[in-house]
Order: sequence, then C-alpha cells, then structure tokens
Amino acid sequence: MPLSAENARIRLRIRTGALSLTAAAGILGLKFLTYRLTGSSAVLSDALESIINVVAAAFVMLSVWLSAKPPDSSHPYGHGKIEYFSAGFEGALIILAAAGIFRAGLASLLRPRPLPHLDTGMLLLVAAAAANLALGLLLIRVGRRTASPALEADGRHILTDVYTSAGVIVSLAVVRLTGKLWIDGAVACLLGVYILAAGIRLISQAYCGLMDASNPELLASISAVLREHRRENWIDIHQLRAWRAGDNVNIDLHLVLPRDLTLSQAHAEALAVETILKEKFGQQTTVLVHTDPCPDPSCTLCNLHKWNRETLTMASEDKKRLAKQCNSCQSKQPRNNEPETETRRKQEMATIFTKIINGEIKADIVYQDDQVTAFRDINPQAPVHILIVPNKEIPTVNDVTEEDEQTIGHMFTVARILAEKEGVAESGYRLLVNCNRDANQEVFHLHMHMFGGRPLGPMLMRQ
Ligand code: DGP
Repeated sequence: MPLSAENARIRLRIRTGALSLTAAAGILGLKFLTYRLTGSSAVLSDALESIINVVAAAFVMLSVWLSAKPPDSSHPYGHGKIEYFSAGFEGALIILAAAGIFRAGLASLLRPRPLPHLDTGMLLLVAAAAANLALGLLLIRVGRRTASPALEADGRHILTDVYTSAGVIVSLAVVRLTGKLWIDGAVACLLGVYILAAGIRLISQAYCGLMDASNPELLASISAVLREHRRENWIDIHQLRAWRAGDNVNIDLHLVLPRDLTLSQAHAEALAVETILKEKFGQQTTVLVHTDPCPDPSCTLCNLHKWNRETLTMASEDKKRLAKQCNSCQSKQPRNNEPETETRRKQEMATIFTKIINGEIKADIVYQDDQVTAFRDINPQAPVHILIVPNKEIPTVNDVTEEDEQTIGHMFTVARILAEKEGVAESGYRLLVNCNRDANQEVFHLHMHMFGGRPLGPMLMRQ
C-alpha cells in the first residue's frame, strides 16, 4: 500500500479516536444530569457504563497511536497488538461497571424510591442514545475500513450503551405509566447481567488476539489468493499459519517445489508468493516462506524438470547432433544454448515488471510516462530503493540496441527527478544495473536500482 494511503488511514483512525473521546465525555455529562434530575438507579447504571466509555476511548486513542508506529529493532513485528490490550482493558472495565450497576439495581429493587422529573429525564436519555448510536456506527465503520480492532471494539461497546439506554427509557416509561417503582431496580439488575456478558465477550476476543489463536477466516482468504495465483512450480503449500496484530498480517508457510530447481529459481518462487500476499494484505504484511523439495520420487513435475536439466546439460556435440536430427527443434533452441528451464524462468520473471507497468500487479509506482515506469522495490535495501524500468521489455543490458538509446538516457533523467523528489539529491545515491548471473540479476526486464537515504558503503562486496 502506498505510504500516503497508509498515513491517511492512520490519520483517520486517530481523528475518529479523538472524536469518540470528546463525544463520550459529552454524553456522560448528559446522563449524569439525567440521574441528578430523576434519581433513577437504572439511569445511574447507564451513566456508570458511560464513564467506562470515556476511559476506554482515551485508551483507544493511545493504542491507535502506538499501533501506528512502524516496526523497530525492539518490536520487529510492529506494535499492532497493543490494540488487543485496549480491547481487553475495555472488557475488564465493562465487567467492573456491570458489578456496580447490579449493586445499585439491587438496592432500589429492595427499597424503591420515588423518581421525579421523569419526562425531562427520558428526553435527555433519548438525545444521549441517539448521539451514541451515531458514534458507535461511525466507529465500527472506520474500525473495519482501517482494520483497527480497538476502534471496532469501542464502537461495539458504545452500541451496547445504546441498547442499555433504550432499555432504561422503556423502563422509565413503564414506571411512569404504572407507578411501580421496583421496575427501575429490576431493569438495572437485568442490564448489569447483559453488560457483564458484553465484557466477557470482549475479553475473550482480546485473549484470542494476544494468544495468536487460529483465525479460520484469515487462513481461508490466504488459501483462496494462493489458489487463484498458483504457479506451475508450486507442488504443495502446507503448514500455513497466519495471525493478525492490528493491521499487520504475519504469514508463514512451507512451499513444496520440484527437487531440481536451482536456489535462485526457488527464491523467485518464494518471492512470487510474498508479492502476491503483500498485494492482497498490504505491504506491511510479513511473509516467511520455507521452501521444501518435493519428497515424491515419482512426481511428474519433478521428473519433467530433471529431464529438462539432463537433456540440456548433455555434451554440446550431442546437442548439435540432436538439433540436426530435427529441423523444427532448431527454431525452438534457446538463445546461447541456455538451459531451457533457465530461459523459461527468465521469461516468467520478465513478465512481473510488465504486469506492474500495465497495472495488472500492484506496486508503489512513484513515476510513470510513456517510456519509463519507476516503483519502490518490494524488498528495499535502503530507505530509498526505487526500480526505474523501461516500459519496453528489454531482458538485460546485453540486449540494448541503438533504438533504445533515448529510453536508456531518459532513465537517468527520471533518476534525477526522483532523487530530488525523495530528498537524496544532495546527500547522495547510487544507481545500479545488474546483468546476468554473476551480478545476481533476478528479474530479466532491464531495470536500474536507485538506492539512497543512508551511507551506502563500498561499491562492491570484498572477495
Ligand atoms: P535484480 O536482482 O537487479 O534483478 O533485482 C530485482 C529486484 O526486483 C529485487 O530487488 C526485488 C524486486 N522485485 C521483484 N519482484 C518484484 C515485484 O513484484 N514488485 C516489486 N516492487 N519489486 C520486485
């Protein structure tokens, strides 16, 4: 997800948290005013629950702010779990309030007291309930949209407050109509039990989040994405585990690949899994892929790879003889006699950048025109790590022709523009192009790396 979208999401959460805190304080004032007017213990129970709303909203603000902090060396998985603490804390406060409400309700059930100013009291309570309803629905909506369990829990809590206020309004109306004062205490006791159940539910949700309880919904959506984008070499995916911490999703899995893949081919497959999952769940997602060689000796896919490798590493004399035997094969011979699997891998990796350029795969694109596209590297090696890519698919520097000269020159102009935009023009940056195996080129669509934002050390790794 682009940084600006992420920042907008965090700002929206913090603004909504602040609104919740202010509104909860105003509504609390309204309810205590109603209690002072009527002396109803049911109203008192409602007001007591509202004190919790204020404390909880303050805690939500704190946790939303903390969870927005990026991962650091002491919290490598980010700070998202603070939101579960907030939900748990809120649950504990609700249980305390339930006990207080039950006590007040029991007292007025056993010794009913007269309730003055009922009409005004009921009107004030209706206003408070309407304000709470609007606030609760808003918090749930923003909580879902910005994947914040703390905001969502706060919204749900506020909705329980609306139900309690509605119950209290009905009970006051019944008291007014029938004159039976004990109803006020009985309703307060019932509300106490209802609120207790809500508190227990919140605590159990927070417990599941903190203990990384399995999340079948999340696992199902990960499986669906991987099924949809399954690549030819993926024999099996197992030991899939995933947990959420705030809006950070952490995923680890074992990917079974054909036994004969090279290390860089296996790496490319793992990178593809990572890219697909980050596209779906956001760039802050942590993906750990453990690659396993296929254990089945009779596996068709593995045998196909083995056949390719053995056939294509035959002595070159044999290869020439084989090619002569079949003219049609000659046209299919890979360039420079490269092993066919290697060529196929290069073709697959090349298309990744074309898909990004065409908008078929998401990336954080920072520049695009009719010749060049630049986007942030999925695996940044420096605070600024941008790939500047010609829109035309040129596999390596070796394939550059005279007609590409204008585009290649333009890539440097784009580098200059981006260096200024990223604020590294003065501090310095490095432009780097890898070509083929010794340079570890992974994606065979010519690209220029732009690194900056920190001292970059010596140019080459020492031998
Ligand atoms: P090289 O080794 O020079 O071929 O670098 C390839 C770079 O491409 C590597 O740093 C990771 C990056 N990369 C690979 N796949 C993707 C992708 O799908 N999205 C983005 N943004 N970068 C990718």
